[in-house]
Amino acid sequence: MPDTSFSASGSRGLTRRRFVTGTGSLLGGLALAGPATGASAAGRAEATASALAAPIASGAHVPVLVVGTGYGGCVAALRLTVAGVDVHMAEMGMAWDTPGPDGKIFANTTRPDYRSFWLRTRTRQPLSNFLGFPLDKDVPRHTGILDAEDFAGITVYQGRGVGGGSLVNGGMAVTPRRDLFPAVLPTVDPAEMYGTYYPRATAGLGVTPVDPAWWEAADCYQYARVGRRHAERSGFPFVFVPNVYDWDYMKREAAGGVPRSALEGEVIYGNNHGKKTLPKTYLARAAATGRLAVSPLHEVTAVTPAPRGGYTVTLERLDTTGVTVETKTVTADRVFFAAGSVGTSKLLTRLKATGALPALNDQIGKGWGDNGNVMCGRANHMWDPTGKLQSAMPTAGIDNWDAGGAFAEVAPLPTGIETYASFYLSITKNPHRAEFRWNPATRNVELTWDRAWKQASIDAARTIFDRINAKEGTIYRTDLFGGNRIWGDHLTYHPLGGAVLGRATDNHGRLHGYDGLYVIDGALIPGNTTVNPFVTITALAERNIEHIVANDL
Ligand code: FAE
Repeated sequence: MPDTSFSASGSRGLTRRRFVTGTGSLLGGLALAGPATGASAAGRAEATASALAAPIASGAHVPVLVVGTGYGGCVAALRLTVAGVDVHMAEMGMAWDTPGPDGKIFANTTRPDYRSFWLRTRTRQPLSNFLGFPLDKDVPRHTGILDAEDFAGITVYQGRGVGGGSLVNGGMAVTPRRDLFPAVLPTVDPAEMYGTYYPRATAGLGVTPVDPAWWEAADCYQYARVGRRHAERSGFPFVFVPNVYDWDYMKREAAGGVPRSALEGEVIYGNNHGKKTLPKTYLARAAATGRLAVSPLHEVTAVTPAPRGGYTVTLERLDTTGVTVETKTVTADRVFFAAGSVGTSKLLTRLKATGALPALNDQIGKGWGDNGNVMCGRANHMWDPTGKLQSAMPTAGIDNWDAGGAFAEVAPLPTGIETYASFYLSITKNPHRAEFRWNPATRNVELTWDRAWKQASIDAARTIFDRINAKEGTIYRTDLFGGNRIWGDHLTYHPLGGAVLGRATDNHGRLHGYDGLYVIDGALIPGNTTVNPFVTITALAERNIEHIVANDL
């Protein structure tokens, strides 16, 4: 069952208003505004990563460089800075601290604009069509927040910016069932994960359960209640899943007292309010040590042993059209790869193949999976409306893992109109694993995923939805993905693997072949977590960094 525990300890760093000025702290002001009165303060605090004014100088030397600012990177940054180590984080995306012309930092889901996509001139929305109409449109090329990265057989969606995937995700904070954990991370002791690191991660992220009494009556969760009714009538276990959204804020949104975010449909292009993203949790606490510096719009392109020890790291500073305006080299005693499953795997595959890190082993790039993601919609009867107002934060799942290999998230379709549709993102037991490979002809890293492999995920998802359709007398929607297709089988939100724990690294993320190089993100997990992955990525990072701080520093 999902872990709904929450303790106050993880949000201690948010209980005071503070500006960061310590030596080595270039994250000039991670200002925490808003009243702070205990455990739930993490939810109310509105941190803004501002004044990121002093990016790393070429020629600098840092004790630790972290590549990427998602879950793994932020856990590493917090635990290292708390241990007294100065940390510099390089992030290819933007800081997301400046409002656009509409006064908002993030664009609305239904009105994508220049802020929405990473270096595309046309949107690539996960749901490409609605009622027969294509939804994609031209946008100015910009270092936007959501990357829809195309490989031969799959489009991989990823967050870009300080905070990584936490900026764009649905906040569903799900701990895998303990009996399934040995298949998720076979080399990790479940007792230490469930006893120590999952609780530490959920506390640090500010994970809380929705108030069931409020949920039962809230207009914005009618779609989820319809999802529950249909699941239960077909005999499937329906489970609530916790979230990192501030439920008190959402209640006030529903009551009309504050600007709407989840209830305005905000999610995949960022939430202007309410969601406890990493800059408000882990990163805020790391910044509060005075030992953290962040360089946004800095892409790490090379890491190689430095002549006098440590590593030479090459960074390209980008402008907001994606053009490199400066190339910097710095040295770092240690480098943590936290660029996400795809970012870390691509970088390591290239560095091994091109001779920058030739001693990396032959497991680099291998063991990549899509967490079995597949989407579908069902057309409900006219007497079963799902509601005009839909919270963009999902709260529920249908667990058919044991019988059918599928865990289906009851997802919103926040269009602002009644759609009579139920929409689902299923996480399935897909056995296929792909590999990142260097192509010397194109000088690119390619992924060997085959779209036909998604059939295993479709079959698993059908164990739920064929039965529900038969029971309810309903059919699948065919208007959401273009071309009369039922299944969104062209994408994943959950890339995992590529530098797998215990294969490309030792059992704590130390890369084989080099002292002082670590992987600490979703690349460590071999392709599937049985549920949404960020809690597991965070918990594994907590486990590994504790060991590294104790033994390597
Ligand atoms: P990640 O968060 O992706 O961070 C990597 C960071 O590294 C990014 O900020 C990159 O821009 C940056 N980067 C990459 N390459 C470089 C480079 N060369 N130089 C500098 N920076 C670089 O990694 N998961 C859940 O558990 N629940 C959900 O509800 C959920 N919903 C999702 C919805 C969407 C639309 C998407 C896209 C994902 C969702 N996920 C969800 C997945 C989750 O966000 C993802 O597993 C984690 O963010 C992965 O964490 P990592 O630390 O591996």
